[in-house]
Amino acid sequence: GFKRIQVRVTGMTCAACSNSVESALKSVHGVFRASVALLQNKADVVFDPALVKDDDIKNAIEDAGFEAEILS
Ligand code: 9UX
Repeated sequence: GFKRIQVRVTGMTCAACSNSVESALKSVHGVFRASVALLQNKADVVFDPALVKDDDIKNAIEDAGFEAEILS
C-alpha cells in the first residue's frame, strides 16, 4: 500500500534548500516519491506506511536542517 502526506517545511530560502529536502526524503527507505515546492513551503511525499511513519518524514526534514509540520 501507500500513503500520501503534505508537510509544511519552514526555513527554505533557495532552490538548493528545496533540492536538499527532496533528496533527504527520497533517501528514506520506503519513500516512493517526494516533491518539494519552495514557494509554497510544502512537501508532497508518497511512501509505504509499513516501512515509514509520518514522524520519520518529519525527522528526515529536520535532520536536513529545516522545520517540518505534518499537514495531512
Ligand atoms: Mo538555500 Mo543555502 O540556501 O546555504 S541551500 S539558503
